[in-house]
Amino acid sequence: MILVIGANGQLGTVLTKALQNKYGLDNVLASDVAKKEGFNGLFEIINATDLERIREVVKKYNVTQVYHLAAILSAKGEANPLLSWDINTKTFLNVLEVSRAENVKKVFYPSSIAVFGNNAPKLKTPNNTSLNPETVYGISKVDGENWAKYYFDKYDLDVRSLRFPGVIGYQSLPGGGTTDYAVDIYHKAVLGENFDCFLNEDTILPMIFMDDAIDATLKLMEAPKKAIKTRTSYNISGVSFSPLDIELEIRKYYPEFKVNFKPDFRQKIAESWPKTIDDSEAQNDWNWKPSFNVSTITEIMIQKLKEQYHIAI
Ligand code: AKB
Repeated sequence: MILVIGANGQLGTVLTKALQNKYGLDNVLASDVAKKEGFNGLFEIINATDLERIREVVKKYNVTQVYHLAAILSAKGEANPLLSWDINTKTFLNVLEVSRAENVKKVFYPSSIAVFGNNAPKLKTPNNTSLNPETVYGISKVDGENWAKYYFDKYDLDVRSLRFPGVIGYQSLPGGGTTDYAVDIYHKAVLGENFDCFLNEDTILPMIFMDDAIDATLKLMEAPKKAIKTRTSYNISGVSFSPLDIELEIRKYYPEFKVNFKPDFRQKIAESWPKTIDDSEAQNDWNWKPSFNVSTITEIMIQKLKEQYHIAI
């Protein structure tokens, strides 16, 4: 059985469906702190700060793989650093410890470009460079990466991890990240509204389309164990662009669309992150390659959101 913790989130919603499609409805168990209305499939309520609850579910369903997606993201985390630290680090350690003790075979852990700070090169940021993050979320992800490697080195627990850029998808909404604008902007455009952007127009950040993010996750998890040479976390690159780049793409469909740039505290976080990512280790070790660029992302986002909002094509 495959267990997804944090199945209600932006990535969890889509990844759970992808895993159900791939492995069958009866082989994927979704979990979160509450069940979403209309969810189709196996579900258990898990608060991942409770180690014994994780253990109970892992034993009950004979879980062999865990995808641990629960976390408080970069921007939201700054409002309550201690709580964010507690949730982000404790839940992952609980997962690692239960997995070790209960013989779980594989664990997936999403890290983030938030592990990088102002000391890292901003362009083509390499996998191995200084990690001095500016946010509590970033600090917790560096910590998580190191624990992942520790459990692999010490207990041979097969933990695999990706450093996600901002994820852009139409299926679910992000919550509390610095890259959230890149999803919200499409919703506003399709609804015929202007958009207030909390970043400056020229702030370039690494992003990835949801389909690429899911593809990368499944590829990494399916790769032979010996191919996984990075046991902290792999950089993966999708596409890099600024809010202005998306605005111009959206104007091809909505010439009247306008963005007002009103940078807030998230600007500083964004400026501490890379602009572009070097993902050659992922390319070499398990053949990672993204498929979507800013034009194809924009085309699909607009088309799918129009369908969701029942707006005539
Ligand atoms: C965030 O903005 O906090 C996340 C991330 C890049 O990890 N989307």
